[in-house]
Amino acid sequence: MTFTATQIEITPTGKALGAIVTGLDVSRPLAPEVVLQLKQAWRDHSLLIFKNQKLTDEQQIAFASYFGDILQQPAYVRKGETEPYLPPLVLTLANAATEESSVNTIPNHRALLPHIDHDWLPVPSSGSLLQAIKLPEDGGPDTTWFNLIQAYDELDEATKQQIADLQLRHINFYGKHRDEYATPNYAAGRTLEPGERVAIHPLVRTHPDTGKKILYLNAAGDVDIVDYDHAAGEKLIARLREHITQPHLAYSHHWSEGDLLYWDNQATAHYRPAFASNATRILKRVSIQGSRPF
Ligand SMILES: O=C(O)CCC(=O)C(=O)O
Ligand SMILES: [Fe+2]
Repeated sequence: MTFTATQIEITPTGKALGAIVTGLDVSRPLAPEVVLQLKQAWRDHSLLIFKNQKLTDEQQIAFASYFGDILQQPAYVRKGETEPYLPPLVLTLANAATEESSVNTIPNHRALLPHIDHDWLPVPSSGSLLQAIKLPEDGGPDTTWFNLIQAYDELDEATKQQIADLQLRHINFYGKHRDEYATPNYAAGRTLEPGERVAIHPLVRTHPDTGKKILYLNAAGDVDIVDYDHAAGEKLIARLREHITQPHLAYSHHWSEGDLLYWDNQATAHYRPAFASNATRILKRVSIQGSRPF
């Protein structure tokens, strides 16, 4: 069967972003009007929450492909190794061994500070789709998304003018720094360390679908403003990071197994606190190739 647009219910979370989608099994082929309705809802809410899904890797890729090409993350050399590692299209995020090769598992029970997936690539992802496969009994830690469109809107006019033309250097904190998950730093023009990746993007980017302005900033990795006084840049970025992580800009998701979340990496940052390393939590992620920020 295919689903019609009228069978689907899309209910906003009532928070700064996000909507819950029910009445849909995304493992099946979707009717054209349903795909269009989902795309519109994603543009409107920046985060869609699909309940009660159970997708194989192939089905997760097939559903994600309605929204664009699947992003292939570039190969990198992992800490303590010499061979470059090419991440799979479906990333397993787990803090425990899975049946699959643990080589393809990103071990993570440490905090993931508010970050934007792939902001360190010249052409970042447009979105990510994350499915909860196995969770601790209590659902485990919540994941929180921040609305970076609203964050931009709520800046005062002087700050909007001050940052209008600034370019930000984003340094990747994965790979080499896997274990460190350091507090967010100001890079102050530092040179890259081996294994690090970097991309320069406008600090204020424009949503490619809606034209809305976005404060395209994480509160996780090293960044700095290009051609800008280091002390002033550090102060400005610290202030903006406080701004984007305010509770009223957030939606916190309490996970259930079978949840599939599809968020906009162009317009949101997300955060997951540390949790007990002996609590089994396994999720799978696919990301969509985006376009050059402008
Ligand atoms: O573990 C989580 O809830 C979030 C992981 C994450 O940052 C991601 O999948 O992009
Ligand atoms: Fe992420």
